[in-house]
Amino acid sequence: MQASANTGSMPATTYVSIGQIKPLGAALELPKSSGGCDTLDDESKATCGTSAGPDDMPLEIWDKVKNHPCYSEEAHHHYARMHVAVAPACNIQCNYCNRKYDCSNESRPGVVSQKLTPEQAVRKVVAVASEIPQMTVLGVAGPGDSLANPKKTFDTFRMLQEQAPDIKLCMSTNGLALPELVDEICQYNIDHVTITINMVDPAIGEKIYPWIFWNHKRITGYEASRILHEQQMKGLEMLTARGVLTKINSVLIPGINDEHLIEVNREVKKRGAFLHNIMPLISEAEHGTVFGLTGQRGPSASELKAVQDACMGGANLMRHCRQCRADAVGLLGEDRSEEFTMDKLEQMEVVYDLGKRKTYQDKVEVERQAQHAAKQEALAASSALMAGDDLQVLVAVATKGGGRVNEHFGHVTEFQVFQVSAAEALFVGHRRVDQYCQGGEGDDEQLPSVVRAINDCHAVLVAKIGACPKDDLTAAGIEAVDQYVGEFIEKAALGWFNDYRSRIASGAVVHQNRGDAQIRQGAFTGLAEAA
Ligand code: CLF
Ligand code: SF4
Repeated sequence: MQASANTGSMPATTYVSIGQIKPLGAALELPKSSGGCDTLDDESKATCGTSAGPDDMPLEIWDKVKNHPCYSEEAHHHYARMHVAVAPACNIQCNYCNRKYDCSNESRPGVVSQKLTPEQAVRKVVAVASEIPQMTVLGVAGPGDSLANPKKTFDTFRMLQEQAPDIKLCMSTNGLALPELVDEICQYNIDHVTITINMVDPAIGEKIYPWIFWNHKRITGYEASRILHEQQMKGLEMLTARGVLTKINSVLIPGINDEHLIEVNREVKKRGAFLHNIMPLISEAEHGTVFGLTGQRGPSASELKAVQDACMGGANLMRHCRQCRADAVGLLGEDRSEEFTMDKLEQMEVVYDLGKRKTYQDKVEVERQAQHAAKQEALAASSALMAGDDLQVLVAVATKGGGRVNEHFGHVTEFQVFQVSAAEALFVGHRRVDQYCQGGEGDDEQLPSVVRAINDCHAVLVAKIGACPKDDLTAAGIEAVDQYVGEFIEKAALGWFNDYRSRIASGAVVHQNRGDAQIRQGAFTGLAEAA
């Protein structure tokens, strides 16, 4: 493996500061999409893939995304996914990956605890689906590349389809082997494919990929990235032509591909990508990756958001990715994989009851629609109240699922962040934190790291919070709000925003801009291949 991240022979990418990044829609004439979501051409619906409803897309597409937690932002509050780690080998090397590292307290591409055979994997999926009826999607996302292990990947899908036909099939790949396997993907009814595309220019690719394994040979340098790029574009076009919903994941690597991701967004939209998920680089030195060892940093929260915002108007954006492990189980943002180790599975009595799963999911759907209706109602009220008001702030939310404000501040390991204005309450990301409350007591040493994680937010909505952390948050300029307990998140966020707006109007508070926030790099149970 060579450290080509910062030493490539091709011209270096100029680092562009956030302020210099121009919105894509304003700067470019965008071509009409050739597939996927019907709303791709409407800038106002640029996040359609993540938050749109049945009125925004053809019924057959809505059917594919409505309960897929990655393809629908709304669905991710209610439905779960799981990954099975059946694909250990990889055919390329990324400078942000080290698959040898295995720690169940870690969360980043390639990390996994137990590798499974297809038979073990299917047993595990059926067991999880019996215990977690809202688990609707099985993904193969590593710990290597799903298509560098085609037999194991497709055997798993084939067997699962026979035993649990209601589970949606999903996979992620770096795309190198994709064109040759598209027909097989279609044969197994895999409706959702993610391709990790970090560049559309091999000169930039050279700084990310030291080598690929191609036609029985290791190829390095510019040529390696050229081949990878061509295969990725060809594979994407083939999937689009066959009606497979394709999501593109890109890792934002400051100074290497930050500005370039706007170009990536444009190119993948042109080829019919349904969603574009721009994720932060995770690169701590202790991970042992090339980027970790060369000191390549990840982006801050506002650097990530600036690139995502600059892509609005292009391919639809996904912002709720949790960079899951290759063996993750549960809602995005939680990891229940420890409950389903092979030892435990052997003791479990598994009854796969399709009817029971359906009944449960019908209840989940009622709750999800109630959340959607509450949001629309709150938006209509706030738009009428504050027409023409362009104030926009970020709000952090403590939730344990169901789309509601229902978690105590001290128990949070991940805040959800919403961008709120009179006209929207939009999920824009999450922030991992160490739990403030340890053993029943608040740990004051944790508080500064929590503040750093949500430092760009004006308020944090919680189910409950103690007087001490509340005072400390207030001193840091963040309002801790516990009056919306149990309320749907968007309704609560808009409720607080309307109140905040009226306090500004009355002179009770003076609005001030917030600073940047830190994206937590390590120690999280939950992650995978850049799925
Ligand atoms: Fe897994 Fe990926 Fe399918 Fe989702 S994850 S294979 S599309 S079922 Fe989802 Fe996890 Fe982000 Fe992937 S949150 S890393 S985007
Ligand atoms: Fe392979 Fe995925 Fe790791 Fe890249 S991140 S080297 S594609 S396993």
